This record gives sequence, C-alpha cells and structure tokens, in this order.
Amino acid sequence: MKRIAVIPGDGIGNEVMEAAMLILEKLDLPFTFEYYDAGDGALERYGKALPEETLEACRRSDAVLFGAAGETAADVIVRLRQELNTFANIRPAKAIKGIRCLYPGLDIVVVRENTECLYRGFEFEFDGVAEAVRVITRRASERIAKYAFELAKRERRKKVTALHKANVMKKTCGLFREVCRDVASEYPDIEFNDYYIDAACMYLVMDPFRFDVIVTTNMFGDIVSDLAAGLVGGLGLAPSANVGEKNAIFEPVHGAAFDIAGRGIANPTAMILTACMMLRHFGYLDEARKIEEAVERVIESGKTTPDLGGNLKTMEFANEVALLLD
Ligand code: GGG
Repeated sequence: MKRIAVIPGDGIGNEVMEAAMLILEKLDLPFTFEYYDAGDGALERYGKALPEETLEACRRSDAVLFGAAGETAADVIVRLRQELNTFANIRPAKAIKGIRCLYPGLDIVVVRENTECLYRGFEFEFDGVAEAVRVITRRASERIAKYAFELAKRERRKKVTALHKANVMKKTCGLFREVCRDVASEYPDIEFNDYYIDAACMYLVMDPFRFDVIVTTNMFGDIVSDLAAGLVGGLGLAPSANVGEKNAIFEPVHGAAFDIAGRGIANPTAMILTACMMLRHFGYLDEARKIEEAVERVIESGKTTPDLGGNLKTMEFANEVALLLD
C-alpha cells in the first residue's frame, strides 16, 4: 500500500485536486490518500503555512500530491522540496494532440535544480538594503547534471542543454557550467551544449526544436519552465515531479491562480497529468498512459475548459476523462 499525502493548497489547488482525485480513485490502486493542510489558508488558521503535522506526514509518505501554492510558496512548496531533498524538478513541456498552440509536436523536458540557488532562502533586509545570497554547489550541480543525462538516456533523448549566465555570474553560474561540461564528457552518446539563459529564452520562442532536455539552476528553471509551458498551450497543461533519493512530490507547474479560483473553471489537465507522473513513478505505466490518452481524446473532441476556448467546468472536464476509463 502506498501512502499518498494530499495537499490541495491554495486557490485553484482545491479545484484541480478534486478533479485529479476523481480519476485516481476510479483506478482502485493500492494507495491510501491522507489530506493535509498547507498554504496561505493554513497560515491564517494555525499561524504556520507548513504545519509540523503536514511536514511529518510528507516525510512518512511514499509521495506527496500537491495542488498549488499562493503567497506562501516559499514557506510551503519551496521548503518542502528542500526538507524532503527532492533535488530534481522535472517539468515536461509536451504539446498535446488537439491543442492549438505555438509549437505542435514540441516535446522538451526542463530539469531544474531544486534545493539551492536564490531559492535557498537566504534573504536579508536592513536599512533600505535588501540582499539575497545565491548558493551553487559542485555537489548539487553534479547531481542535477547527472540526473538530466540519465533522464535523456532513459527516455532515448538525444541532447542536453545547460542554461546559465556564466559571463556575468562568474562564480555561481561559472561553477554550474563547468560541472555540466564535466558530467557531459561521461555521456559521449548524448549531445551537449550550453547557452546563456537570455539567449536561450529567445531561441525557445523562435526555434524551440533545437532543445530536448534542458538542465538549469533553480530560479532560471522556474522561469524557463513557464516559458516552455507557454509554447505548448499554457500552464493549465503543464505537470511536474520533484524527485529525490527517498521522497517525491508531484505538483502542477501552475500556482494558485487566485484570479479564477472558486469559480470551478480551472483547467485540471496539469494536475491530472501530474497524477500520471506519480503513477509512472510507482510503475503504473499502463494506467498512466490510459489516463493521458483519455485526456488527449477529450481535448481532441473539442471539450475543454475556458482557458483553451471551451466552456466546460473543471469537474465536467474530469468527468469526461473518467468516462473514457470505464
Ligand atoms: N509559475 C507558476 C507559479 O506561480 N507556480 C507557483 C510557484 O511560484 N511555485 C514556486 C516554485 O515553483 O518554485
């Protein structure tokens, strides 16, 4: 039996989680789902965005399924990734058939280092001066670079591209680039190159097919994965996984989207595809594929949520997917 800690979180997190759970519960797999509180709401209720009980439950669980973080993202999801040492954030940007998007057929994966960089949380403010410390270590850079190459090998991908800004941040990005180049030499069958992050953003918009696997540091990875999601239809479709040696956290790339929260119109596709990443993690490959195909068929038939031009509500979309799993 796998113990899954479910944290709907803030805003649309609650709505998209309900949709994903409808699908997961239909599969009748040996999972127990235990719900925990975290986020802006938890901060109001208990004075802590990540209550101790939630953190302990996440440590004990086989996986965490997370909905969305709001204003307390740094204290909830960023902290959880660090506490659970889920060092690799895998963010695929794959065009779903039937979606009208900028780049049909695109299939790239962003591998984002998840434990350090500017998101380490070392920020200070004194007397009108705010400072942040950017931490990049050889150990974490090597670990994430190896993860990216192993992912490329496993998924039969041909190329890994490292993104950095080593001409300006000579020490931090310089170290990251050096380590990526060293690791690349251990994988002669996989093509490797590196770009400055700014140039890479332009290439991503103008010619994204030059990318396959992207590996980068924490903050660049956060930004570039939103950009990549925009190439294939937007954040409503973008799943992600945070994985470490022991723990794993599965969360859609999107945030709490307070502007549409509570109206039942959020696109649950990212959350459903995130649940599929969790199923794959546990070896349920057929189940994951079946759900992904069902999502694709519903979207291809033109039944979509408003972000994609349709008029389905969140749960109506989930029900359409669930019907195809019978
Ligand atoms: N970019 C979409 C979004 O708002 N995600 C929530 C968020 O900020 N998460 C923090 C992170 O991914 O590091």
